[in-house]
Amino acid sequence: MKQENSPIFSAEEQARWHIDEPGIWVPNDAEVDSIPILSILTTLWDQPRWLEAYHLYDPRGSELFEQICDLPEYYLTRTENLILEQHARDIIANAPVRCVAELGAGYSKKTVHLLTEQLRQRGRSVFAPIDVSLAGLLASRDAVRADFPEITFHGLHARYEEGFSAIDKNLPSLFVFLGSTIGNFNHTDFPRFFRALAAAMGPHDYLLLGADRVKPARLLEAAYNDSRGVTGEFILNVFANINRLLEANFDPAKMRYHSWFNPEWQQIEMYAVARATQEIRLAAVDAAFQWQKDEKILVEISRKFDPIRLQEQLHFFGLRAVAHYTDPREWFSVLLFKKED
Ligand code: AVJ
Repeated sequence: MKQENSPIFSAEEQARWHIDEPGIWVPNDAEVDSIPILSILTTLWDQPRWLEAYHLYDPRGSELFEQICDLPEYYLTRTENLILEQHARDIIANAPVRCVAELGAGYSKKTVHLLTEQLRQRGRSVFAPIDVSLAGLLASRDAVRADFPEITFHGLHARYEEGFSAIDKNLPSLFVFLGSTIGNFNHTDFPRFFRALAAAMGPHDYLLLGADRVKPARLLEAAYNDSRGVTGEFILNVFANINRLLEANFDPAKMRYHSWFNPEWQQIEMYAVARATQEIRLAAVDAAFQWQKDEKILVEISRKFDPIRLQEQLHFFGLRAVAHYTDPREWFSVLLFKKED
């Protein structure tokens, strides 16, 4: 275990983390494999049966999601990138920080826009992405080191909450949470997440949040039911991951993809539907259930937001709206907040 000090941790947190790969920090007591298995079992036995979205991102799922981002119907990634490209200078000017801490390890165009401006306006800085995927962190590290040698890379290989809670409250930081990933959080996860994040933020910290907006159902439904069927493949691929993790027998030929925009909940719901009644066996844990014909498993939700209401709501968590950036069609919003002292 290599002991090194990092300027991003508070003194008491520093002792809890060690360097694994160069530039990548891991909690000493990192919990590993039992968590995804318990997550799958508890939610599959719930009513309706459902799954937590992070199971979608095995290597094949991550590849399919990249393809989704390029689909003509999937406007989210392109729109957000455009907003960030246009406003990165203003965003960084509004958030005087030394550290950019990104939830999710993307090294995409969006991160580049922010880091370029951060370097231009402030010089030497820290980039600290937090992700459970080591592959993503390694790719991000190599790209940042090659393109931004003046930016120190400290990757945190951990779940979001574990990562952001460890960052020194006295280090002025911009927490970046893009792509409308908050749309995956259900009504329990959502307040829990913002309560924890606001509690972890110091008096000089900011949050940059990307949120997809409510819009006509036909536009939303097309984005999640593309003509090439990539989204369906992405959603049903979760069962290949579950088969591997739990030695289960989900059969892609015996299910179909179904999605719709639920107007009351303002969310896209993405389901796997059983084409026939079948017995699902999970050999690794010696469990089984009957999946009835036409019964749906809710694999993912993607909530859509009204940015003004979102700003009002986050104010109750102690986050004050500083700026609101959007595109000409007003399809997507990038919101900047400051932690209130
Ligand atoms: C990564 C959660 C933002 O909800 O738009 C895309 C995932 N699922 N198509 C989204 C997703 C199906 C995506 N997020």
